[in-house]
Amino acid sequence: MNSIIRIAVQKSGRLSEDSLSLIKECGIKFYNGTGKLKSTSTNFPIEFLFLRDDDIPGYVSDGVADLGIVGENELVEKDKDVTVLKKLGFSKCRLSLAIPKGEHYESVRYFDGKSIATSYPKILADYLKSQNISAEIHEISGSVEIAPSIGLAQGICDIVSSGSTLMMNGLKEVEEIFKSEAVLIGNKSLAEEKLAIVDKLLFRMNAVQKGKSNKYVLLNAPNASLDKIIALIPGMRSPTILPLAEEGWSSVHSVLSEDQFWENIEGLRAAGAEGILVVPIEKMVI
Ligand code: PRT
Ligand code: ZN
Repeated sequence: MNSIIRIAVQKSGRLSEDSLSLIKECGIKFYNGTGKLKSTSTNFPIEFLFLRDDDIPGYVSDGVADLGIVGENELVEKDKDVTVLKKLGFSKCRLSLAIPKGEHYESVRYFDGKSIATSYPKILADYLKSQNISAEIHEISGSVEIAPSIGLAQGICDIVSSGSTLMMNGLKEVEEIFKSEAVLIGNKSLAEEKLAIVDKLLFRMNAVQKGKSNKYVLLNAPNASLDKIIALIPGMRSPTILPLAEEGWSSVHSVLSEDQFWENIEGLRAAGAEGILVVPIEKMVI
């Protein structure tokens, strides 16, 4: 029988859209109708399980799913034995300690003897231990930010992204204790045939990720400044140089990261580059 791998992705929530678009950008087709819990790709040996994110680390460590996409916060909190195959760069957030806005705060010692509400008791307990703080942890599963105002706890430890939820609840962020982003995780004892499929998937994900962080740059330059310009945009192996119809000018094509482009734009213009075009790259294999 031909092998197939099973990947667990969040059914609906902050990870779902980016997880599914990454898979689609890898050229993998599947049907994702509302309410579906399972789906199989029509052009790649992969099957999808749509689950709550809390369950993904456990399903992958038990081998019910071979792969999963989950936030590092959830992964570390659940403490399951899986392999992190790749950081995916989306759903970035932080887990922070916050207290009522009006409180005076000098250091993490503030929390000594206090109570903290959180949905991440393990990460919080590990952090408090590392800081030698003894605090009472109240585990609650949602709406953590209202805990101080209803007298349930004196502080909270919760996910922060823009900070507006804290602000709206009269809280201030005082310590960042954990940084998180979405990761691709894998079961630790995958059979050879499944590993070969995982490698194919990783190859495609890497090509998509590389493409996103790089740009294709085209510009016109006087031949006399080509050396200077090539030094600024060296490209993958070396830039492509094509003669323009106008004597003494060339078109230079190269690939570089967007950051590199912005850093070098003044230099390029100073060297006489004109008609600079920056074009997105869909996939990049090097
Ligand atoms: O139903 P299911 O269990 O699958 O989903 P869930 O409700 O547990 O999780 P979900 O979809 O809210 O988040 C999934 C993952 O996205 C989290 O585990 C994080 O890794 C990541 N993530 C990124 C976030 C946020 N940003 C985020 N802002 N998770 C939660 N939040 C919440 C936070 O809890 C707080 O209530 O957003 C609020 C703070 O946001 P700001 O922008 O106001 O600071
Ligand atoms: Zn959840």
